[in-house]
Amino acid sequence: MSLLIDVPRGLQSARIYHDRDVFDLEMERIFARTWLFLTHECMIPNKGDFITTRMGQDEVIVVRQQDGGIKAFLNVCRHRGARVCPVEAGNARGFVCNYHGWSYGTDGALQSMPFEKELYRGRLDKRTHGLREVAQVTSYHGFVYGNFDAQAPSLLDYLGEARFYLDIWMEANGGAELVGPPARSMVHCNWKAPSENFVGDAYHVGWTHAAALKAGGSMLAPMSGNAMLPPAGAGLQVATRYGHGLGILYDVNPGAHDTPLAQEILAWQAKKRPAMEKAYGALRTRYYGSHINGSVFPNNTYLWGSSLFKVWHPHAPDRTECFTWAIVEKDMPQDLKQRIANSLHRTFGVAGYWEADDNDNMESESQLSRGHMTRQGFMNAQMGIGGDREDPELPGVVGESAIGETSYRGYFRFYEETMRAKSWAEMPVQDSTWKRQLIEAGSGLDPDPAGEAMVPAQAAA
Ligand code: UNU
Ligand code: FES
Ligand code: FE
Repeated sequence: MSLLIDVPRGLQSARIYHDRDVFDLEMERIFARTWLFLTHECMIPNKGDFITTRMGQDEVIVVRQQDGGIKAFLNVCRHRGARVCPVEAGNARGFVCNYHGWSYGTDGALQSMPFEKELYRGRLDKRTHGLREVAQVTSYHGFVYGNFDAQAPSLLDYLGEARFYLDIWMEANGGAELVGPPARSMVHCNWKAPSENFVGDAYHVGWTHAAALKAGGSMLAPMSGNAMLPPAGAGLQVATRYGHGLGILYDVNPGAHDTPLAQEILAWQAKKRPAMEKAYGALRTRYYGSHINGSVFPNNTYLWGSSLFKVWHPHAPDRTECFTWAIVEKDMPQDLKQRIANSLHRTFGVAGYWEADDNDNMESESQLSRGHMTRQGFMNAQMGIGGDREDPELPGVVGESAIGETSYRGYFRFYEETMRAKSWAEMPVQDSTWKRQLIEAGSGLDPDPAGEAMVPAQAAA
């Protein structure tokens, strides 16, 4: 793995986008043991409410329990392995498998099988044939994440320093929720292509989205066609432990929403600011009114400011299913939430005019990586190398300018770490060395502009 990701140089092998063995290792080392976004509590408020989704290549049912808690189970019957719940959401007293009719409670317990007495004669232990349960399910301010690995650090520890930033809209503004059910679409790309894009790519906005910026007339419009570089001090980038990262563009929330909705959102924010400023200070109140793009590693992406919240579910090395919700503030009036959701789906929904801009980039970088020559090459995430630092006020590693690849480097540093480690025990929660490693990236290296010449061509997992 260390041959696929060159952490100090900020290079990544093209193999990570297409090779099957890399993908299979990702399913084991990333998707079976990091925290994966499942749903928001507002989607399943009542006992028996459930949704179905994915964790890596596994399908899961997430269901509100009789005691108010939330559990998640593999959506797979313990008899012959057929899908237990075929719908995306609903309310149920239990789940009956479509194949032979084994039935399970919302707590996952196997309740009964057709002709149980006559055909099994008491010989099948029902207590050991419940739906297989996801080891950890935790809600963070209503955002529900699951983890297959009982040894993984808690969700709180996993989010770690990223919470300082996430809490701006998960907590300080009164909390956020999602408008669903999610739109679903299949993209012919590797799951990392979009997830790394959102973790820290403000570079493409003025170029890839040039037409969308102009057409929508949004607050980001001055970036259209790279007509201007956001000036010094217009934003910054942040990388935090476990691969999370974000970019901030100051004072341009509501980013992709066009007027008059943008005006309405601005008026809403103005009302909230005084109380926030008192409780959370000027800095985070400014971030509340800023555009923040980010990803929670590995595959949960958001654009706070453009109201976007997505998950990128891996199906295959070059096939990724995208779930899209609108993220809104809990205490907004219902009709404002709905108009924000409509605008979100027009911009970043399945056929949104911003979303369509991105798709060919995601697909081409993934598909081209299967080329015999291409796969021996390396991709570059060196922008801003040497300019990263720690900041007394800001958790994580900070990159100075609005546009850079600091959080790409943090994302792939952890990607390399988790792909290499055999267990969570090898990835200490308290580890300060990663910051130094990122900050010192590139120093003392021969500045070979081709980069890849210094990396073995026969890299293997
Ligand atoms: O598309 C994005 N990732 C993005 C959009 C990032 C920053 C601002 C707007
Ligand atoms: Fe970035 Fe080509 S300019 S991928
Ligand atoms: Fe984009």
